[in-house]
Amino acid sequence: GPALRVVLGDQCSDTLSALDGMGAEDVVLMAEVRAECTYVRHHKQKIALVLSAMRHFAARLRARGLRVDYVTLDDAANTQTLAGEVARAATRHGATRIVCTHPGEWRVLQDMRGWEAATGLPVEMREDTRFLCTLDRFRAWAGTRKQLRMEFFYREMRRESGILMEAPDQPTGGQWNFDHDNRAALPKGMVPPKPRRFPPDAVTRDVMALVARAFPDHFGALDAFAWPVTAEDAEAALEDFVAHRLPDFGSYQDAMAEGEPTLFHALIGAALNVGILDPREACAAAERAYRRGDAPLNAVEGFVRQILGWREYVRGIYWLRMPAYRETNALEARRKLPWFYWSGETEMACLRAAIGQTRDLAYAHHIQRLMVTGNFALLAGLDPAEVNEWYMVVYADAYEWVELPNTHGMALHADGGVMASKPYAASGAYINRMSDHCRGCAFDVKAATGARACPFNFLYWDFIARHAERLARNPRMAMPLRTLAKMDPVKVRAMRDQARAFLDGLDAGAEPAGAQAR
Ligand code: FAD
Ligand code: DLZ
Repeated sequence: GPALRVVLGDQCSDTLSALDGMGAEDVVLMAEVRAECTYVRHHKQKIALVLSAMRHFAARLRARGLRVDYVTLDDAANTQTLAGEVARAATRHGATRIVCTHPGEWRVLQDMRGWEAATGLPVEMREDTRFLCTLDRFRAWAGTRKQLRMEFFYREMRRESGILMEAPDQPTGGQWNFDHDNRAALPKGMVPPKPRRFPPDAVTRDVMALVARAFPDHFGALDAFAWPVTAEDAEAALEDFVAHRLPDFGSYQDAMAEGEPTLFHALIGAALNVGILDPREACAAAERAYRRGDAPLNAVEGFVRQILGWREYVRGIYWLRMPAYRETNALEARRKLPWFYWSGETEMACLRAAIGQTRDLAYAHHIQRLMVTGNFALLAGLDPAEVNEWYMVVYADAYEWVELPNTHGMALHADGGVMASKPYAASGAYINRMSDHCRGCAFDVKAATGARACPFNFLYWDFIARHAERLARNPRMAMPLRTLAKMDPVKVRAMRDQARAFLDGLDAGAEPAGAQAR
């Protein structure tokens, strides 16, 4: 009998291992199910992107001559769960076995472990070969180390892949890392090129209507949808980035600017994660640009490090540490997520910009996620579970394997330092250095107390003081602790009082649990 080849929504890849060795009678199953659309209340654009990518991918497989059974969300017989649809399809096709690819999320892996019992069929789970580092390879690397430093993992990935290498131990340019060249703010008057948009085609428009109908109360605007949803469009998005933004990607990687939601970033995370763009190809395209002389090494190396380094590393950490990883709360942060994370209604210009574009575009770039919404959550002591859920909801590229280590570990330090050796805490001075937000802000970034004081300032010092005992064990935190110790105690008291009043005000503004995000 036929094998049922299950392809999940974020597995829309020609090279997917579940499709290897397809027999003529085998059937591919793809199913749109409510359970996957609602396990968090994903941004409307994210659901539209996944469903549209799925529909396009099904058509692509059919064009390749494969048999595809595709269940739509509004199919009356749809059980609306993955397990239910797999069981139904197994019966429908008289399948004798099930073949799938390792899923991206722990939650789905647990579900898949029940498929054998539910169907009475053997389930073969194959490696997700779209990643460069296998889970075993990562475990072997991690097993020998006390500290899991991304930089050392990345160097092994460079050696093993040969990307940006001249000889086995010789990185291109004689250095592994050019990060110190990548810290510039956007110069006044410099206008970043607008990224290419991919306006919805008929398939995407259908899906958008479906999403508007089926998930009206999910967060986010649909109308600005411009994501690539096919491999061809994702390739074009990559080319557009390499030609127009890659050369300046390195220098302005950490910059932020009012009215510039994307700067020199690639906007390919959603395409990579849904499977329509191959990470090896993204690295190769950047390397080719360097070899042609079209992009400098600091930019190309910086970009490759994000994909070959960070992206593979966070996935490794996730599968190494789950399920315990998401339960930790090293800084004992318990505050509810303030309502302005959903509404964008805050007078802090940097937060308003980051949240506003997140609602409209399902996108914010790395420094906004880490140093604006993430930093605020860290300083204010927001509950990691609530913050993690917010990041899972709001971004088009959000999947737990990549979202969780970045949020729980890197931004919130809730993992106690697995991901990052110190908390990424910063005062308003950092935001002022890297952006122009402060100029138009209602608050004064130079003030740490008083009615107009930038909340990032008193919250930062309150955070350092609150966690002084713990931070004292970390040599990398010696500087701020020394500065705090030398400060006028009257000023410290004033900042801490103001922090308390501000945080009490946030509590009052937090929506009751279960409130719906709009
Ligand atoms: P670029 O800046 O152009 O980078 C190119 C690519 O490198 C990205 O597409 C991505 O695939 C990869 N990359 C860059 N940084 C990271 C990183 N830290 N971890 C993993 N991959 C990286 N990325 C996600 O894909 N999904 C998420 O849910 C997600 N949540 C995040 C939450 C927080 C709190 C933080 C600080 C970061 C998060 N990131 C996440 C990482 C990063 O912010 C996004 O990958 C990036 O902003 C996507 O936009 P881009 O394609 O324009 O990226
Ligand atoms: C994210 C998502 C959404 C919104 N919808 C579906 C769906 O209807 N059917 C499906 O197979 N997959 C969907 N996905 C992707 C899955 O949630 C994804 O496989 C897990 O997040 C694991 O990475």
